[in-house]
Amino acid sequence: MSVSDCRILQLPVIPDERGNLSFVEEHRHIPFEIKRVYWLYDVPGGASRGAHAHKRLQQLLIAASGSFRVTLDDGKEKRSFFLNRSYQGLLIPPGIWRELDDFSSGAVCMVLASELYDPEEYIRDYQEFLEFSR
Ligand code: T46
Repeated sequence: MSVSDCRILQLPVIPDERGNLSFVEEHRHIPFEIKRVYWLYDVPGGASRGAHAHKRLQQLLIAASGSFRVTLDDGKEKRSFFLNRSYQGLLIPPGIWRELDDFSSGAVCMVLASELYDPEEYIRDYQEFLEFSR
């Protein structure tokens, strides 16, 4: 997988004067079954998250509130996305190193994931990641 396989998906929007609504359906809007949902919140100014890759996990990252930057790295090339719309999701296939930073106040990063939590599935060492990506 390469950073060119990572892309922004436009999710459905139901506009409503009471407030808008967006949704995601597995295999329809995203190409995997959703096994887990988690979210990052109350991120202090200047903090960064991530700095790892996944061996099998696919994810969709959504800025459910506020904004943040996601920098992706396939071992050869880097690509940055700034997420600030709750109707967009960043699709990240396996084997991509990611770092999240520049969180706005009140930002919520919601993640839809294709696998249950498994610490063995993470690559947290960058040199190991480079070997894995070769
Ligand atoms: C990712 C970014 C965007 C659990 O016990 N269950 C879970 O489902 C998750 C996601 C984490 N944890 C535990 C494992 C660690 O002790 O929560 C702690 C913090 O996890 P981590 O250091 O992996 O957090 P981030 O923000 O660096 O990464 C997380 C996800 O792990 C990762 O998949 O892509 O958010």
